[in-house]
Amino acid sequence: MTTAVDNAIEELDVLLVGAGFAGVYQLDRLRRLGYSVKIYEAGSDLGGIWYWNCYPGARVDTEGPIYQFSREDLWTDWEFSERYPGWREVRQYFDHLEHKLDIKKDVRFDTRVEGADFDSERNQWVVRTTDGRTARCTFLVPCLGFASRPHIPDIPGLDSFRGECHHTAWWPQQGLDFTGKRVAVIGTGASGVQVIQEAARDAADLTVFQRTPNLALPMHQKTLTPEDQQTIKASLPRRFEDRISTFAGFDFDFLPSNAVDLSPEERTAGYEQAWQYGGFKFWLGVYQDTLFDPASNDHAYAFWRDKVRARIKDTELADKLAPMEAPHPFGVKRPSLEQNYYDLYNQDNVHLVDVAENPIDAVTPAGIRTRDGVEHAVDVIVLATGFDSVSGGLTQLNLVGTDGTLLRDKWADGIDAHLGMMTAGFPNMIFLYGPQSPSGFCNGPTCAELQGEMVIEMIEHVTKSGKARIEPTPDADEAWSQHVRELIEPTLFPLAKSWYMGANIPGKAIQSLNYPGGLISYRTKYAEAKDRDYAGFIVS
Ligand code: N01
Repeated sequence: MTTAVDNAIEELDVLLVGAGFAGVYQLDRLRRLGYSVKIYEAGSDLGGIWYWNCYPGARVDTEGPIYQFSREDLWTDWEFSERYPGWREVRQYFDHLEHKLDIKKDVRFDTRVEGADFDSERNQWVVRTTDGRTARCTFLVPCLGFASRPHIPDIPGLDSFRGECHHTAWWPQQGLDFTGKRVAVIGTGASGVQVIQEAARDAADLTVFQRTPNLALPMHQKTLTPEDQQTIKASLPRRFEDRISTFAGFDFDFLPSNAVDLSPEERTAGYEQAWQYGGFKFWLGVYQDTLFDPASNDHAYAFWRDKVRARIKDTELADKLAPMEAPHPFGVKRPSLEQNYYDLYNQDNVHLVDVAENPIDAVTPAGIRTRDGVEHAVDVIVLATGFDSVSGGLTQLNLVGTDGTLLRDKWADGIDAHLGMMTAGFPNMIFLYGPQSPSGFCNGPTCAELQGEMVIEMIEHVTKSGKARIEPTPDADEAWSQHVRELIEPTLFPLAKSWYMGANIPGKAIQSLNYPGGLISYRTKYAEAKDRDYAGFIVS
């Protein structure tokens, strides 16, 4: 149904940007509903974040069984081999989706969207790509994920380095072997922890540049046996159902009790149980006051700290990696899942530089020079320095609204986005997994389905009512931001400089970039707006 206009302009009902979980879900659903729809994808294959982040060790931090779509015809003949699948296997899952859904025929790969303007006469977005393509679409649906704009810190001399230097999210597709090399890793977030575990094993020498310790949790990785697979298959319908009724789209939730109300023995027993289960249970499956009450949070931190310190032989190193005083409240920066992260610092080939105390002054042709004058000579620098998260993917596109304002200028002092899906002045641009939606607080495939259905309902609402455009009012945008502020204020999240709050990017406005009320509340808010004929939106 796609029509070529003027031999060069592709005219579509819906243009999706990005071929990860959200884009694939939208394409399949919208195509079945009869829309002309395509995905433009900057990478050369499906996978979204799993295409770009192919660094050694990249791995899912959600249990595999619920890191997939819940449609029975898609899960019956699919299984991940490990409890927490690695990036290669997630790519195989996308091959499985391709096999089942025939997605690629409607994807333009190696096609990067550089900007779009709204044509108010024809109620269409006019979308430009870096290779000179133009498309016109009624709806523009960015499916960019929350981590599509890597953050490269402004370190003097970075370009002068003579070895190999890569950000984890722009990792060479052909791979990079650390064996026998001197490797530096800057950053100890989830990407850093994962790449450090690989480099510690393979590199001749590894130097980790840590600014803030990662309060990482045990993954308890496991290769799944045929018996495990059988049990998983039998439990899948229930687990998919459970995702809908939890805070973060997982199949577990906070305990209904408060840590501060329990005896030390009871409290510790609860922590121990979550710790032994592994993964995010110790974060999103412990006491409900953990992320609100400083006293409760102190208990969680003390438990974590004592577990971790017991694994580190050198006390000075333990003070850096798991300090006696919490560097920030536990769990308000996203914890990573680790396998041998703290043990590897006991190896002779691994060194830690605390850049909070001894900052990086410059990158030199031969390595990294710190404030104390030491030059750390290395062959490879890994920038595990994170992302301009949640909003950065959208603001890096040159999206121009109806009054000629660029989206990035509109949001320069802070984001307002009604229901975390649209913003005033940008009609028919509905974003998934974006700012002020559950996004970074929600399991990706869960959100691709649940929020994905909301997007589809909105498109259907406009189309079936014979209208041409939908956009929120500025008041609705502001009211949603106010709601998000009221939800985040009583929590401990504002106390850390995290990407959740936009605080990892110099100059970025500090605010909760994600919807902090949980998936249940988010879905209720959407349903309320929908029931009131899409309250807060103008459909014209
Ligand atoms: O990024 P991050 P990430 N000098 O922002 C440091 C998801 N993810 O790519 O903490 C020195 O967490 C920075 O230090 P500080 C996951 O949701 C998932 O690791 O700001 N250091 C920090 O240590 C995750 O939360 C998986 O003080 C500098 C690090 O770089 C999100 O993506 C795997 C610096 C950045 O950590 C982001 O994770 C990977 C500087 N100038 C990622 N600038 C899964 O497991 C920054 N840092 C699915």
